[in-house]
Amino acid sequence: MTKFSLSALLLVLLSPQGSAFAPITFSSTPTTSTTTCPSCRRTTQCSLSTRFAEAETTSATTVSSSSSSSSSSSSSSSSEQSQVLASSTATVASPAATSSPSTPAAKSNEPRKRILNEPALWEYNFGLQDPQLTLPHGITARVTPPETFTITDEQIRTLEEDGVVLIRSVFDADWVNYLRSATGHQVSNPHFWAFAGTASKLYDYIQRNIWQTNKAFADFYYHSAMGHVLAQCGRTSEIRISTDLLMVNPNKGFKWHQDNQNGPITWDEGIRFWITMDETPADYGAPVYLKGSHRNTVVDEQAVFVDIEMNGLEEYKDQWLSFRTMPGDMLIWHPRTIHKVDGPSDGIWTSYRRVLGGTAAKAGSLYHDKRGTGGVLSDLGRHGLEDGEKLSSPFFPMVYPQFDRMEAAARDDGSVGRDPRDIVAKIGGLAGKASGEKFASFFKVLGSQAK
Ligand SMILES: O=C(O)CCC(=O)C(=O)O
Repeated sequence: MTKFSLSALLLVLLSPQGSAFAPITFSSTPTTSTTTCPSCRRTTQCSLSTRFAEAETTSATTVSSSSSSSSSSSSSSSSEQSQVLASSTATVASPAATSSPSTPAAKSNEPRKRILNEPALWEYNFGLQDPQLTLPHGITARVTPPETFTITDEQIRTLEEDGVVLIRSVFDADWVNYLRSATGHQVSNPHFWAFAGTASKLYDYIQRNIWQTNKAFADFYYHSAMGHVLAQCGRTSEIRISTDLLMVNPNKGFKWHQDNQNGPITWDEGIRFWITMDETPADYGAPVYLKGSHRNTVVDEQAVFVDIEMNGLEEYKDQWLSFRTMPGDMLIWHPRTIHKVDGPSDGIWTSYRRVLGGTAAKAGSLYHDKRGTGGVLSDLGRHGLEDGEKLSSPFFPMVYPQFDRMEAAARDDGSVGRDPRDIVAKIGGLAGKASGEKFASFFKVLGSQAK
């Protein structure tokens, strides 16, 4: 590594776009204060034993109804769903017509307190973690087949035409509470793979390939209707997880970008998903998209940051699609769709914005060895796949039509994971090739406030 240190690369690889280039600072003393719970680091009072329950009560919005499994295993009527979709989506005419996110601190004299503080260095954990959660709806882990949730043709066409679709209430209150509990456990027991993105304060907590270390998220993929929804969206017969991220509270946001951390697949083999456990604030926290921009032909394949004023984006740059997302909703988009996420203007979250997101691979996806490019950063496992082989491996587990017991067992016995040696081996050569535009693009994307 010439110009870039290993820690800088760690930051890059752990962020959603590989863009989290910010200095890591350590304090030699614990970051907890007298008002901070020493075990879970929340700034409100709590005890270790109440951590899971607290995740529900500190959310900006609670889930209103506790529906049964039927809500996630059956479809609403087309007209109901399209009405919801129409009322939940706003096409914003132009940046000028859209006010910047308000500065939350300006609204009150009270100093705003972070809901989560950053973990101290010694709080990080290694290896597999299991919150031992009970799955909703009477599901038995690794036995019960996945649930289903039927979407409409109109929703699929919206994704194809606009490059993004919002699907409301895919996950009911039971699933949302399950995900919140899994997240609460993760945040209270931070994993080393979260270190770079969390210590840089990019997010209050962020961890790539969360399903590999935290069993509750693997179980969610294996048993929820997520795979079915993605299969319909991608008009495909198989869905695998290519890479994922648990993202709690984006403090800095990301400027306009397209996704290049999709794992070892091409854009067209992938489909992005974003599942929120909380209502996002009105002005920030949920992605904003340029409608139809997945069809653009001018943004370089390697670019992450996108200057929306560039020649060739005229027809997209004023067509903003923004969504007010609610717990249990799913956003699904084409990895090329240009989007941004704003954080709060003062970088402080006083409530939760807990999101499980990532990229799924469609049937027929091949393994693309991205060594030597920025894209390798979401594929650091030692799976042994060679360039051009079928993407079939416990490292990229099947979730639709059905999880694969052998793959799940490999995950559970620790065969799936990352090793520091993988990082060194796979990112070798990256610094040299990345010295120009590629990394400049990574760094430029960080920090968005509606620009
Ligand atoms: O929601 C976030 O924090 C980031 C979402 C995003 O830009 C992405 O997943 O590509």
